[in-house]
Amino acid sequence: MLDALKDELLSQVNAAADLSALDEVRVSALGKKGRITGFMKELGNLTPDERKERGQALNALKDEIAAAIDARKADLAAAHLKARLEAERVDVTLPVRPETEGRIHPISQTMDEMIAIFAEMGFSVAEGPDIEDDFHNFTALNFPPGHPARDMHDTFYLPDAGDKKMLLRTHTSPVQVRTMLNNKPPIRIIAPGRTYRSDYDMTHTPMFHQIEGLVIDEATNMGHLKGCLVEFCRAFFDVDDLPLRFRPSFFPFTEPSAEVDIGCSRKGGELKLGNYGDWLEILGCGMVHPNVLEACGIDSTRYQGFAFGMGVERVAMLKYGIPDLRTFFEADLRWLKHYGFAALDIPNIAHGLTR
Ligand code: 2U9
Repeated sequence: MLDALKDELLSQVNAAADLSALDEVRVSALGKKGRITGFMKELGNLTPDERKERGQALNALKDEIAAAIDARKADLAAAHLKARLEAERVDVTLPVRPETEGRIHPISQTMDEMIAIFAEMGFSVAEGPDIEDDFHNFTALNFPPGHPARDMHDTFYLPDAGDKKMLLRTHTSPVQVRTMLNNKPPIRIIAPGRTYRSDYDMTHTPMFHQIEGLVIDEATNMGHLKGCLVEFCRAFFDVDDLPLRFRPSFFPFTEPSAEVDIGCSRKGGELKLGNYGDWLEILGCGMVHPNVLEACGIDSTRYQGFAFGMGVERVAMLKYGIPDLRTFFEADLRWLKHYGFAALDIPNIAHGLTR
């Protein structure tokens, strides 16, 4: 009788067309209410001698079916990989087409440059949804209930659809919140992406881009924060002795908090970056507030770390001498031809980021 069951199960295993079908076979045979499990449960009704013999037979059957399932799983995975490789085949021997007219937008180029620098330092890129809830965008970040940033005037709330109030993220910080909730320290990530605030004038657009960073470990301190940002700014602006100035500031999610200026000169109405005595604000940063760590499931008595954030449009304007923020979003082809980048200008530390 067990032989018949074995043949039946083996043919089901071999007929399973995908992983979920295979799992159904596994559950029906070896799961809590599976057929082999059912026979195992009946062993108690037998005499000791019968039980020994039947038990051995059932165990052998169980092992054989489990092995057949594993083998089938490996076959299905290999077939899946083969199909994917076939479908995603790229002919890397095709020649470059130098006549291409398309340009990489300066925002994309700038983000790729920033990512290249942080990647070199050991950061990974993390991403999350543009549509967020109040918890991930505000509450977990230690914004008190009546904080002005939650106001309808700054935050785009979505029309009510059910129990949770949804909004367009006002910063990329919810990505770090999600990362902390889902991963154990050490954490070293950057979160680049689109952000939204209800604001439109010479220096604000309702959609803009940020890159934020987060490092959490047992002994990460402000010295590490400073070294990381000095290194980043010097690499990004390609000025080896670029001075940085850390000014005390306030954000709900960091304590202490600082705003960072880089050295510049504005002599003759022209902006130059370097050690010239004048200062230009470039980013914000601080040590992650213990309330934020706890809200994200991290023991603040054991772990600490730093975070920073900067606007991509702002640093792109500075680096590439783009005078007007709004032109980023006008989709003017003449503008893109002037400020855009060729498709093969791939940012890379070894080749230098600036041309
Ligand atoms: C978590 C904890 C802390 C991210 C930070 C800033 C300081 C900051 C602004 C720069 C210009 C936003 O684009 S901007 O207007 N950002 O000054 N951002 S610290 O701190 C975090 C983030 C996430 C969990």
